[in-house]
Amino acid sequence: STLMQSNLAPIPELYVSYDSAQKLKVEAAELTSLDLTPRQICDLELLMNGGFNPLKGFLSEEDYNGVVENMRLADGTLWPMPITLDVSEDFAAKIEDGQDIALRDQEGVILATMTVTDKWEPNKANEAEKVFGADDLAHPAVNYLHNQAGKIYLGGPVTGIQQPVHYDFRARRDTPNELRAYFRKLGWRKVVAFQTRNPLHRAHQELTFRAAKEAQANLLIHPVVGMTKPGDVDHFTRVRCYEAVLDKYPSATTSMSLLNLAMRMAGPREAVWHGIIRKNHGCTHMIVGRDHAGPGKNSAGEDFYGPYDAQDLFREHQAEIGIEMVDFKHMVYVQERAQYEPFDEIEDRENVTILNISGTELRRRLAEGLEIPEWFSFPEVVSELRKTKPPRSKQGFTVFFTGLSGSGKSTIANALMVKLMEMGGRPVTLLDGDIVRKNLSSELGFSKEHRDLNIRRIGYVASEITKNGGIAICAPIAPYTATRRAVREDIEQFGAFLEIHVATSLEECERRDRKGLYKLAREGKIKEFTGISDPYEEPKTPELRVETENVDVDNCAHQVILKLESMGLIAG
Ligand code: PPS
Repeated sequence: STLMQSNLAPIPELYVSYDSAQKLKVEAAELTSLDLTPRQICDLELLMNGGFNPLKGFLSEEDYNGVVENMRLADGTLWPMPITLDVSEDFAAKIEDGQDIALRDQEGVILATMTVTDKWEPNKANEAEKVFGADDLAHPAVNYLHNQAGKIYLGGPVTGIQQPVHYDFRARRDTPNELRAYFRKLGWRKVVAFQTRNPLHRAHQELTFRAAKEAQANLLIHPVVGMTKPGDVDHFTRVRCYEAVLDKYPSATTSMSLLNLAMRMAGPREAVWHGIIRKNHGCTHMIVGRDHAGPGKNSAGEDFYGPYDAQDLFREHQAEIGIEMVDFKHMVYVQERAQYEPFDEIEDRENVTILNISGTELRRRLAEGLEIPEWFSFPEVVSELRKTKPPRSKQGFTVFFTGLSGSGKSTIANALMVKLMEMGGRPVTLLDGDIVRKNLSSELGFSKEHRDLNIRRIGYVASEITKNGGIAICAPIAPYTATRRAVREDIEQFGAFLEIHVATSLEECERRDRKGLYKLAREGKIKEFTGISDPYEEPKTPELRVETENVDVDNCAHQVILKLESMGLIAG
């Protein structure tokens, strides 16, 4: 291994001096301004503070083409990831070549100005193929590219006015130059970076410590807190976990700093990008694991990249990046010796018990409140994870009844609410069709547009209730499949969603005609009446379908209770 030592001189930033910034800020208020997306703010922060050195702004068209096609800027410098400023066609139409624009955060604070030198419509399918390996929406960055990013890219140099503001973990965030100064101060000549987007368990602690020992270096835990893979443990929880693990290293060997990077999950190219970023932060080594920055399965159920593609591409470029790869050891727990060992180095594999808990198994144990052994993780980490992910029987959830007017939704929903309140433990809110139309949607009628708006509002309130550990019971007609699916997606980020079809037939609803509305609808006195003069799309695969003809209300509500028990949502 080459003996890399860091040159810890400051690297260039894009900020102007404090005095100039005050002046520029006033002038910039007059410019056409762009409100950046969360991902663009992450990119801008690393552009300005030198994390993306040598970039001086968002990529020009020529640089973009070079990066996409062969991982190089127009001047030949290695750069694997398109850092582009995507905007809408409408916004792009307002901008002329050479124009300065102001870049603002989501509250409207001006962070930077940019001189627009390039404006073009990228070939997104080609970008997806070349950068992410496939034009497949199962890849989170490809999905972002096609479904969230604007159609037009703007390129040009950036002038930094101020850093994006963070209110959380301020003391744990460092710019590249702050970390360089810190390493200088401590006399750290060699530093191994560990990139991560997951909580650390004992195996990670062992492998990072081992990597640092092998490289005779200090260790920097360098977790990403900008944007990671959708569905990851939130960074607030992760940072509390990292803080607990930090205490487990010998003091003075290891430090931690948070990196406000927006990951792309681009596997091999992402690994190279991570290397350049760590080099900029003053590190000399970086740990690259199996399937580094992997995006999960593609739409055919296969991996996007080979498990060691990232290591191969990194190794090919490490001299040029100026950082040395430390490959990840697959650490396993050997029960007989009560310690972690690299799997490759165990010679008596046949005679010892090797223990491991996969990510999927860990999530299952958390969801069901089962034991997580001390050999696997630290009690402090497990307790943080349990607070964020309580067992399903303590999480919030939503029961969403759908069915025709007069099908019995409200009656069953009321019975269910009372039964759940009798059991206790979680607060229950009933969002009945009529209650909602009175309190949340009083201005809405029954057009498709208004019904959708009504259902999305119900979904929003139910998702907030679910997020905060309560039970939301909804009982609107909700006639459209796509809208019900959208509500399901809103809620499933936070807890379970049960769709219950109250399958009373139109004939029966009309025969009962509890409110006399069907009669009026038949006479044409009520327009757009569901089932008569407006559609109702029956759910194809609801969690439960209840028949109400010849079944009493109590029994219908009881069926829902049994379903909740079988899903582990209420303790049996
Ligand atoms: S929707 O489609 O989900 O937004 O409808 P919802 O909010 O559940 O409101 C349905 C209740 O409004 C009364 N009502 C009508 N229903 C359907 N179509 C038309 N045109 C209509 N006009 C008024 C009706 O009483 C519904 O109550 P329920 O409890 O479903 O019988």
